[in-house]
Amino acid sequence: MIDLFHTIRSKIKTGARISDEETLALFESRDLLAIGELAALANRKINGEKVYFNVNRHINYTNICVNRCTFCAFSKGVEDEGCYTLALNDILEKVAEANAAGATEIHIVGGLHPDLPFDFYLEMIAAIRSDNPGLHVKAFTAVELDYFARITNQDVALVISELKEAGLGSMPGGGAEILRREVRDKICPEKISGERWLEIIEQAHRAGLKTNATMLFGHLENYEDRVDHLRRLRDLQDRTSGFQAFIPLAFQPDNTRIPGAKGVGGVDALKTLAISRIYLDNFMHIKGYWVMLGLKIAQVALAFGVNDLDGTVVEEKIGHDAGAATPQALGKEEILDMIRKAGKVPVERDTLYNELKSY
Ligand code: V47
Ligand code: SF4
Repeated sequence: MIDLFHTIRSKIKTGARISDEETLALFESRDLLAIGELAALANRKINGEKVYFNVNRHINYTNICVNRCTFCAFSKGVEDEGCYTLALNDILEKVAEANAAGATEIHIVGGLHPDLPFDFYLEMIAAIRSDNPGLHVKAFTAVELDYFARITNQDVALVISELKEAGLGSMPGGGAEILRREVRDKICPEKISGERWLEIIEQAHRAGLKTNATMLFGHLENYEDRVDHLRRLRDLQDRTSGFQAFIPLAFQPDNTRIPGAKGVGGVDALKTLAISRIYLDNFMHIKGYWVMLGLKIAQVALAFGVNDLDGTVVEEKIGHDAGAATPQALGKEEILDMIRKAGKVPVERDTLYNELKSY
């Protein structure tokens, strides 16, 4: 083990890559602090002491979804109690509130609605942009893009170009879950394959859209599945450089249909964030999404290779429907406080990581 840490430390220092076998050995190691120290070293080389956040708002336009992934407590059927679809006016009202509160980004995702036409999505983006020309719209996962392509009988490349034309600025990283088929068959059998997710993201990158990448961890997957997931992302990033941040999403078990599901412990969360930082040497940013991690683990994660805390969020449904105990929103002051008390330098960024203000 001492040899393993020694080898990885030299690799980080010289810019060499760690192998899948070494990564698996890190996951199997119990030495959390040694892993964290390596991740902090890797992060410091890329980001120094800076920790990024943004002022944003999440909007989930509908929770009605034809997919019904077993880990998802957010989705509903059209007849289910609690299902909703926001009207364009409601969406624009939420965006106007966010704009007035100083947001620079609107993050929009939703379920795969059986009846909404593709025009609904194009109009939504175009209307948001025309009312608020300064706001960046980060919207739709590869899963939604594939669905739009299917309902319009169009190639996904055309869907991407129409959304770009309407004003789409970039894409979030959802829908990746665990890319390996054996796990997807169990947790999201109706969702697009991991290969299709990667293919659509590659097309988005080639069309000039930046995206993020996520990994939903702590359900039925094992360490090999996580390493396989990381490898495929690192390979794609080598080809496109289109990913901005990697976001490990800690699985929230309440109201889901994963048998025997438990929450993710603090050790596994920190280890997974740290190993991601070490392995994904071609990703600039590792995001600690406080909604799923909890505020305390998200703050401690800043010593384990994490350099981004996402944003103010304002209204979160996906994690909270599954039992996330975090607040709905964070104020800018709260985020600044979390970062400063971790001994780091807070930097407000826009979606594309232009630095707006250092504190
Ligand atoms: O794709 C669903 C996940 C994702 C659960 O790109 C769950 O900046 C935990 O992708 N427990 C959507 N996670 C959220 C997402 C995201 C969030 C913040 C920032 C960005 C970004 C992206 O949430 C889904 C799915 O992987 N999810 N159910 C659950 N029970
Ligand atoms: Fe639908 Fe997304 Fe939930 Fe799966 S994770 S059921 S695709 S909303």
